[in-house]
Amino acid sequence: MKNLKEHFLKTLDIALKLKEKPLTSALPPHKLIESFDICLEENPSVESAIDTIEKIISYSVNTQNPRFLNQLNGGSTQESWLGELLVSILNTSMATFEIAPLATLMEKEIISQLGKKIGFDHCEGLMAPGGSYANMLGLHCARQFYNPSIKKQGNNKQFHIYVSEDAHYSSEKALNLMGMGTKSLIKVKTDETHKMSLSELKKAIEASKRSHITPLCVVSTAGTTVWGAFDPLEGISEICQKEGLWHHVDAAWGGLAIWSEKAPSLFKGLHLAQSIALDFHKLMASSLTKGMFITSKKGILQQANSGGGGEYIFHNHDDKDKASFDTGTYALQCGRRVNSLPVWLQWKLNGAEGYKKQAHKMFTLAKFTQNFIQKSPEKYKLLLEPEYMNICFQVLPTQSSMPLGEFNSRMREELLSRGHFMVNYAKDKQHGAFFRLVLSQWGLTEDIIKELFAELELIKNKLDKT
Ligand code: ABU
Repeated sequence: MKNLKEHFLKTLDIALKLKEKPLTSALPPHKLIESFDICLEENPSVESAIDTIEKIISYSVNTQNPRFLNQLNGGSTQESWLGELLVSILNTSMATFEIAPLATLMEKEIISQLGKKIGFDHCEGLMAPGGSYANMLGLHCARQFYNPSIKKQGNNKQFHIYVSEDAHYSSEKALNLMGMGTKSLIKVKTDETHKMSLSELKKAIEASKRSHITPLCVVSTAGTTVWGAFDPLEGISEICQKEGLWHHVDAAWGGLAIWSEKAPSLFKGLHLAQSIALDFHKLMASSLTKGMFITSKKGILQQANSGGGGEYIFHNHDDKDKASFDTGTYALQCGRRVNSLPVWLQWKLNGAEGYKKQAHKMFTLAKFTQNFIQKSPEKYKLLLEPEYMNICFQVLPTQSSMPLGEFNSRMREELLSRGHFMVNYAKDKQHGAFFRLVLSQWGLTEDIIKELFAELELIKNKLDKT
């Protein structure tokens, strides 16, 4: 590329101002196709790379704008941008120590620090391309632990895996991929605070045993995607210990708040689990996607995932010193992205103190938002007292007789089309559609939250008349 330095500097200049730039053009697909030259041609037709870069930025969703509150991830720290730049330039893979020496040590250091914080006696793991993948590794390790012969013989036994009815859909996907069948997933009822009910879990395990199906694993959630609910980890671990089951915790959304002392009860018993999935790109605003799988079970990742490559890439570990540093022998992939570097750099530059501050800030903003909503019961209905950073609420119409769920669905459509804010919604049988406001944006402030509610007020007034 010509003028590389100029392009980098210009792009950086744009990037540094993104917090103040528009959030989204909110164009539907056909309008976007009309507005942007998407076609790829045999010969280049682009006059100026910078024009193209500027257009890419302006027609993409600008998640650096702190009004992007749509997903569990939002924005990313400048430290992680630096890390990403290095990853692209160094352009190596995590397969062996010899090609990724520092990145391997960085990954091990992150895992070791996490293990200490959680309270694991022993800790090993891998960075994974997201929480779903890390959850799949949890199920894979559980199966390997209880039935190592499956690795060679294939799966011919039916197991049951238990999740709460509010759990993320990744366990279902993993069971499909692992050939265990989605019918192996048992959705356990939650209580009125959306936490897995321990008595219902016990009943479900008993029912499996009565049907001669082997209970294998409980996947509990530390921070559900919609409600931000934390399952009772300690109680679930006790049941797992008694029944001899693997306990995996999907802590992709909630796990890294462990640095804050604001809600220690949420993490009680986390150290008793056999494996945990965490995502640095959610609450901690690393660049996407920085999933992490950690386990306290020594050697299980290598037992479950190793296979092949001995002759040509791992060289049968002729160098015994390096053997345990060749992470490709305990990953499922051969080439694996160097995701440790941006996370390590962010941690190195901000310290664990940075994580603590972020978690504190979001807990405080969640309380502020809760109070803001509860101060105006004639305007808003808070659907669950938040214990984490998910605020689920509905806007109440003044005049409209539209069903509440439908009214809120229309509100959200209008909010999106205005392009100033993005806040997601969910639906359930009890409420219909409602707003799921999630707080993880580093740049978020009380003023921006007030601005959101002022915008919702405007939209409500408009819709109320229709
Ligand atoms: N595991 C990704 C969750 C995405 C979201 O709820 O925003």
